Amino acid sequence: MNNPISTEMNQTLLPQLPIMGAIFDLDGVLTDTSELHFRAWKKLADEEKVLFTRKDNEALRGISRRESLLLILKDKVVSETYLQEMMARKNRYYIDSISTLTPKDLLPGSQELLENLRKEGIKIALGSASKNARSVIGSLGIEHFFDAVADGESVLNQKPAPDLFLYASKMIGIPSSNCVVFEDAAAGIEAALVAGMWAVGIGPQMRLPSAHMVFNNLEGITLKILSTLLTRVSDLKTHLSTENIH
Ligand code: B16
Ligand code: MG
Repeated sequence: MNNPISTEMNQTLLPQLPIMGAIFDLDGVLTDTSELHFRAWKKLADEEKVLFTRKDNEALRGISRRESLLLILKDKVVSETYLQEMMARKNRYYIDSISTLTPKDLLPGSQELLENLRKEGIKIALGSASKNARSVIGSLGIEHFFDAVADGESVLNQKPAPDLFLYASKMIGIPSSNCVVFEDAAAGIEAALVAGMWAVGIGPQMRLPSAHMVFNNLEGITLKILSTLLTRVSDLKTHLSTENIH
């Protein structure tokens, strides 16, 4: 028998059905700008004579620009002014590269899922840590799908804090417990769970062990499929917590 107090806490945080709102992360879910972020950071790191590899880049997934730079610099100490200059320089390199994005750079299934959710009357928000998110969705030709955009400018505390997703759910007027988040980063899954939302991982299961469910990409996902699968997760969780109480 487990501690009923922790069971009660989990119950409170269990999201609800039906799904009424969908919040999409951008990089790694709708498009793959992580390669472009990597090239821009790599150029900066080379200029600064700091070692930075593709493996190091994995840790920057979903993390804000500032946090990313601090991770890249490791224990190298620099002034706030120089930090700001480096962030601006990296962003110039990144902006140059996103100017080439077109609708062809959407990841598989993105357009179809956005269309399906719209047709089903689901409110849709973007929930991206990127301050460039609006330009990216503009270049991808998908801005008309979104009822709200929550980006790197919207809140102070970035993922894994729940603030960005809570802000997005407020903007679309849907209770957080009826929202589903699509995320490729562990930090984003944590943020969705703390916000009390359904957390759907996009990418390898190993990277996203705490998500409610994980898909390789958005291909083939519809509201109907999602609702069926999340109902099973919900039933299973309710069953397990009831067993713990008795
Ligand atoms: P920016 P997401 C994140 O996008 C990226 O995954 C992350 O690598 C980047 O540092 C962050 O945006 C901030 O981007 O420098 O453009 O403001 O996954 O939250 O859509
Ligand atoms: Mg992402």
